[in-house]
Amino acid sequence: MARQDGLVRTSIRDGLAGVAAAAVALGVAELLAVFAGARSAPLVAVGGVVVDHVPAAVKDAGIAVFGVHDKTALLTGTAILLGLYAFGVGVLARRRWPVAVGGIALFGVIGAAAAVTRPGAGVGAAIPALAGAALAVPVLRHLIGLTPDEQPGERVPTAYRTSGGPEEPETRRRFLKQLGVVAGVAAGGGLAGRWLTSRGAVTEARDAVALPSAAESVPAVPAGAQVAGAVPYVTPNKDFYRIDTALITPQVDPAGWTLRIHGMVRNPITITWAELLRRPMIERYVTIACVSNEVGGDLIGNALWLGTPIKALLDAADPLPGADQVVQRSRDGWTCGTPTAVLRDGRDALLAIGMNGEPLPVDHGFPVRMIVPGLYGYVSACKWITEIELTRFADFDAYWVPRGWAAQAPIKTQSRIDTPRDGAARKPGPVVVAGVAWAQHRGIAKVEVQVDDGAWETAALAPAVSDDTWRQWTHAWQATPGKHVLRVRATDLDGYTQTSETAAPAPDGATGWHQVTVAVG
Ligand SMILES: Nc1nc2c(c(=O)[nH]1)N[C@H]1C(S)=C(S)[C@@H](COP(=O)(O)O)O[C@H]1N2
Ligand SMILES: [Mo]
Repeated sequence: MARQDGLVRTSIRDGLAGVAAAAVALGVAELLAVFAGARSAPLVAVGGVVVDHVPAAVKDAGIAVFGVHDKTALLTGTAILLGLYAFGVGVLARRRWPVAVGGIALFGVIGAAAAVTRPGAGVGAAIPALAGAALAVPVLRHLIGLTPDEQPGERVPTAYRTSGGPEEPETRRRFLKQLGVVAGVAAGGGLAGRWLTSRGAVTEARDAVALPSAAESVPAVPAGAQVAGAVPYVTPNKDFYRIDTALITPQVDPAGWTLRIHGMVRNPITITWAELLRRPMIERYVTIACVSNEVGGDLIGNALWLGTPIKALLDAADPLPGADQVVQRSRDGWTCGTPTAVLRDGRDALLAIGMNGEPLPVDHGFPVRMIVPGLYGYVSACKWITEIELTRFADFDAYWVPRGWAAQAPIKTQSRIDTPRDGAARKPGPVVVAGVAWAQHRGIAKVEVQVDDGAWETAALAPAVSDDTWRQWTHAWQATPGKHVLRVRATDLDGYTQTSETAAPAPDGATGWHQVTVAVG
């Protein structure tokens, strides 16, 4: 019995030693990634590969387009899996040392392979994972109490003899102390790495940007565009939804930024940041939305964008006939494909540099992104854009297309109830029902509200700022006691009324009516 207890205790310790060795590997790798590139840190690299290879099944479950929380979950999940793996390696180490070393080497090779295959990575990206793994070997060996000349497996080191008696407090103390030192090294390396990486951030470059003023500015939003109970008509930058595949936000310094327009064009163009700033700028309110937005969801926001019309640049590049797709490429390799015709049809498609009066926030694409009224973000709104390639839809599939999403995706006419919230309680009598409706680049003609199975009643529309933005609406409801279901539907200026048929976001946007249940009493 005592012997068994001892074995279990030793195994747990060895497992912890394995986890500690892995932590050191990660911490040191994080530090080296400062030099090898932030995306070469093993967790981020492996996470990036996972992001790019999410199976279709997971995609249909709705994590198609990565939001901030999905990414945190992904990195946490990867870390937990690695922890379990490292625990196993630690347990094995005492009796099967070569196998444990093999396990650590495998970890290093997977991390290195993931890092070098990330878009734009060089061979140097392999260094953090390999060096971390190499360091994990002696750390683990030391922690499980093997002296350098001891052959593992030959005998159980004195410190951990398992043959009986209660554990020496001295031994435990020493082990815990070593574990503490190792954890400190790991955390120190990791934190120092993160800190040094953040110094490479473009925050200062962004602060130094003085936005040019628009040659043509938009009139102020009329007060009536905002109704009580709906979300703010203009979404503040800090509340603006964020969706992208980037585990590490690309840090693109405007000083070195260029945009290359090439491919099927007669006149390839490369422009610098300084040249971009000299181009004519306009500002426009445009509501952008994510194709992953569920009915009633909040992956939508409205901002005042400052930018230069992309049409003029495309005209200057002079696309060849047949170049029906404009592929936009981000610094991190992400791509989206937009119909050339849409970008040249006269709508306010902008190469944007400003968002609500500020340079683009880094998370929203600093220094330059595309904004195209009327198309979902994944086919139009490339952040950290550095390249535009004219090609054919038949010749190139952008990032999300092979992952099961439509190559072309105009935003569907939709509406949402912002107040009352689903599950809210109200007193009988007059109740304000309010929300937003959108049909970008077509415009909203009508919004209707239905209570239970009653007749559809026309809601009051707030003034439209443009067809490219959402429009708020409000409706006075005489609430009667009981539980009620409120539904909303919009009709756009093309005369299309939202279908009641529900469709999931994949492949080209959700459909159905948003509804909330309200308890009146
Ligand atoms: N470089 C890059 N740009 C991108 C994406 C991305 O993953 N990478 N995602 C797109 C998607 S799916 C959407 S909905 C919008 C979201 O823009 P936002 O994060 O500024 O709201 O960005 C688009 N631009
Ligand atoms: Mo999206």
